[in-house]
Amino acid sequence: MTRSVRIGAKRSGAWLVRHALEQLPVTHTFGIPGVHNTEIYDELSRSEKIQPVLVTHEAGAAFAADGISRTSGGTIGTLVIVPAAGLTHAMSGIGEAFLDGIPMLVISGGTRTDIPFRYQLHELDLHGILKGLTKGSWHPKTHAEIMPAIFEAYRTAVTGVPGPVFVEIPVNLQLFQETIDELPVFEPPAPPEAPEASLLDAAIDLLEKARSPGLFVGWGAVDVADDVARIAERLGAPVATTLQGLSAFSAAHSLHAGMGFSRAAVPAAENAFANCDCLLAIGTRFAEIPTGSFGCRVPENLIHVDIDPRVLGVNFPAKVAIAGDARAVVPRLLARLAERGIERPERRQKHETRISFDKKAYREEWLARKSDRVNPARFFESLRRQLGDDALMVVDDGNHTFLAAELFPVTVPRRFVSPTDFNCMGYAVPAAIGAKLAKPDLQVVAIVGDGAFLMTGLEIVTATTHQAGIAFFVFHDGELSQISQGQEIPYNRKTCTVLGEIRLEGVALATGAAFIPIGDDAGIDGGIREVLRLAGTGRSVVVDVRIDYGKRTRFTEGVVSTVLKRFPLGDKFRFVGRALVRKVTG
Ligand SMILES: Cc1ncc(C[n+]2csc(CCOP(=O)(O)OP(=O)(O)O)c2C)c(N)n1
Ligand SMILES: [Mg+2]
Repeated sequence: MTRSVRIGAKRSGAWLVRHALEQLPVTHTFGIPGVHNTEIYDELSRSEKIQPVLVTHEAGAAFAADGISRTSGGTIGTLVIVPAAGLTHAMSGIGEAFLDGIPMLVISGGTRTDIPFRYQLHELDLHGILKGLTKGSWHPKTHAEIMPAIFEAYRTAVTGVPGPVFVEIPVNLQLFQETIDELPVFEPPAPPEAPEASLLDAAIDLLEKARSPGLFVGWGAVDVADDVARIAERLGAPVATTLQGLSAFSAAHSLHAGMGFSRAAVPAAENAFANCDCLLAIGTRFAEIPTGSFGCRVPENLIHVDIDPRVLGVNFPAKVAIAGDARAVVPRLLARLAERGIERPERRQKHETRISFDKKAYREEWLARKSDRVNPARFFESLRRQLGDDALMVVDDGNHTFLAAELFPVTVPRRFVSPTDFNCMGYAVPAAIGAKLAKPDLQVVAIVGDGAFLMTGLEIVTATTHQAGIAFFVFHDGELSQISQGQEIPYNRKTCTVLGEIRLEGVALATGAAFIPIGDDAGIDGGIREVLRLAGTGRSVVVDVRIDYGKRTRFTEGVVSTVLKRFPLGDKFRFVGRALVRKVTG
């Protein structure tokens, strides 16, 4: 039974939208007004709970909303946009939220339903367009349907695999009043269900018998990081994370191995999992990135825990498949391990020694690289030292993403976010802004490739307007490097991956941000200190980092070789032959 309160008064549809949003965990809306939503904007301007934020582009609105959902752990990122043009711009961010399992509430105005005319401005089948990108869409046709539609959309967004939802509010409903008898009261979704006890026992049986168990954790485990750590400690098992789930296990923990465990992982992870005979995977779909393009060896004894039953055992067969929310499953697994008194201190010690040795060697390998540009390892070391533990790092998509994953230790859950499975460039600048607006006391840094910065860098003006002090470290290498590096070997030429020359100082000037260049290793410590000081005063800073991309990440090396290995023999020869010929002929 839905609860409601009697009002028996006239209300506009826009008032109902605002009243619904005010009952939900919504703090900000992002978007751009147009004739189809100005009435909602006018209502929001009077809200004491919700701040409407103007962005420069609706993709930025969606990325900012995504940044809030990922980092707040409860607040839902929300958009208020116009139909058609606003919606298609926003689709990049909606798609990212959809493939990464991030809740998002997308509200757009809709064309009028009370006039007989077709070919209205922005008239398009919005629901058809969004079908493959959202968990559901609603199109209320009466005033009474508005609030229930928004509540149901919200519950859908946060239940099961989280994701974006869409509600179209016809502009005539927004503008005009109707008598409303009952106002529905929001009721939160039910808590996740407990998993079947027999499956938990089967999982523990496998883990107890294993000689070399390992843990693989994704974003789905981000809210149970402590319990995951206790499980790893009891089992004496190394832990690898996905890219999206990098913050689901502290890199400061002695059993933390790295991102993934294939040949595209850092040596500490590759070695720690070399003899893995039982894998406990929590909150991951074994998607392409963390598996190094499916190049990891997964043991027969796979225990796969995920909130989405459709993903269990799909890429790698699971011996025990547990469909359930990690928040319900992981504490119960830990309790059973404790009940059975399972502890393997010797195994733990062995792994810890090797992991620590491998991590040190990898770090030294990076530090040994000399150039007149900024060494990525030195940069991330200095940044880690100067940031608070609780600082948030937002990354974009590119070579810089994998450098961060390999060289920047993340220690607090939800303090590293990345556009992962939709893998959309342009994410970091707006996502960092969304996160910072929702949590003004949070120290926020973004690591952005120069190519990605060109896509959404002007959104910094929104940070300036709201005095959000964010450090935007632009890794300036002049190329779309993640792709140009991949072109180098097989093609020996970089078609369409060399960027035009950009003066980042101009972007800083245009958006009201401060500007600091870091040109070489000598400039790292002092440069970062000044950047963080300025950002602490509420001023955003564009940092021109003259980065050295001369050394490839383990990720890139590993993925290139895995993908090539999978080629049919004839094509493999063709590719290698072409590369050799081009090396000689240029
Ligand atoms: C919207 C979008 N377009 C294209 C790509 C393909 N892509 C993936 S990484 C990358 C290079 C990114 O270049 P940059 O932002 O300069 O980062 P870098 O790799 O140089 O660190 C490209 C083009 C993408 N992921 N997203
Ligand atoms: Mg680049």
